[in-house]
Amino acid sequence: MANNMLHLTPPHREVPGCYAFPAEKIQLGTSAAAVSLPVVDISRSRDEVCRAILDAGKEMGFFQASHIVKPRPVVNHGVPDQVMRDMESVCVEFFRLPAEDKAALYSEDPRKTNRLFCGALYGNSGEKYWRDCLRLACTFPVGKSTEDWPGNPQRFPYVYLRRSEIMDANLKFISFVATKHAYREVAEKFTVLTRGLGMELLRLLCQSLELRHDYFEGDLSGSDVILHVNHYPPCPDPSVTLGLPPHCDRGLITLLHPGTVPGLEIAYKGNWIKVEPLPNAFIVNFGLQLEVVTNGLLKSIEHRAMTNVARARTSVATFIMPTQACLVGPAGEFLSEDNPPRYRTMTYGEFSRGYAAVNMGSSPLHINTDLKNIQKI
Ligand SMILES: O=C(O)CCC(=O)C(=O)O
Repeated sequence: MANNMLHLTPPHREVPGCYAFPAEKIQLGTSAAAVSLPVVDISRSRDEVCRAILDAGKEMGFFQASHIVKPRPVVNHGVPDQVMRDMESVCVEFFRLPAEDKAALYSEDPRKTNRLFCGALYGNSGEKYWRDCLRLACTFPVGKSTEDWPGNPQRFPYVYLRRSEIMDANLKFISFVATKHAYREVAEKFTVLTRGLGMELLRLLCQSLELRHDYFEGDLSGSDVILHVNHYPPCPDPSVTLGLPPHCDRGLITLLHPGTVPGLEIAYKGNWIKVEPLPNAFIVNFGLQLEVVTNGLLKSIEHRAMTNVARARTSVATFIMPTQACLVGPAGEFLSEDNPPRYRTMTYGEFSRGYAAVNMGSSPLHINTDLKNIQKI
């Protein structure tokens, strides 16, 4: 395993040939400074939030959702700062663990639910990206589905202890509690809250789009939730590598915990713009299935991850997706004589198979045009 994972090999002085792309494939971002995406403050009034999501979504397909520190009872979906910070720190620590602690998770088999792997995005192009990834999946309700998630690192943040335990405990007791499965518990809590936020954003979108309030409940969002814990080690020459190639997310909606180091770039008006992450905010983007349902009103926008020479970067993407059997097509609300369907209705399983089969790597910027065409009429 260690030879195949970037973060487990000694720092590279040069980029190995298999990771290097010709310059024409890496059109460098045009904005020198990172750009702040539109910010949607979810604690504002429901109408304001609905308008802001729709405006941001139509303009860029991306926005940052600043989460609620003290959730208002009416929208009980806040992801507290501490949960975001804990997730960030256990993920960073995970990639610092010795190889033997992670060996059992390593797999190149894309059918494996929970696995650690390096490089490829969909495993079909042969191209290698400067990124190691821990992929995790869980059902909702979670039940026992996180049992195979990593237990390490085992540092157990004190905020998870009950108040009485902190007050009554002597240090020995705390260190005993501290050996519980920190990673799994932190990641599960983060996933439940993040999915809750994603579902709330989908309900808000229903209101903005005049769809029935539960349009995205059920099969449309009913697949396992997938987490990509992306780790991009420092790279000796970021001008020839990609952390992740240009792609649109195939599901419904994605919530990215971008970490503190910039690296995400999004396609905007024919250029790549660098995104400046806001502390403790999620970067939200619409997946291809949301573009299909809205008959193209909302766009799923290409994005990519770039590397940097100095600092490792860790991000966590949470994907909400339809079940394989779910039929996805443009909703009647978006169709009229003047606005016929632009996408075919097909099961998400059929769409995913087409998506996986398309060769990633045909064009430098609009690599995903073909992917959209799978479903385009
Ligand atoms: O790490 C990032 O900024 C982007 C992650 C991403 O696009 C993905 O995991 O699909």
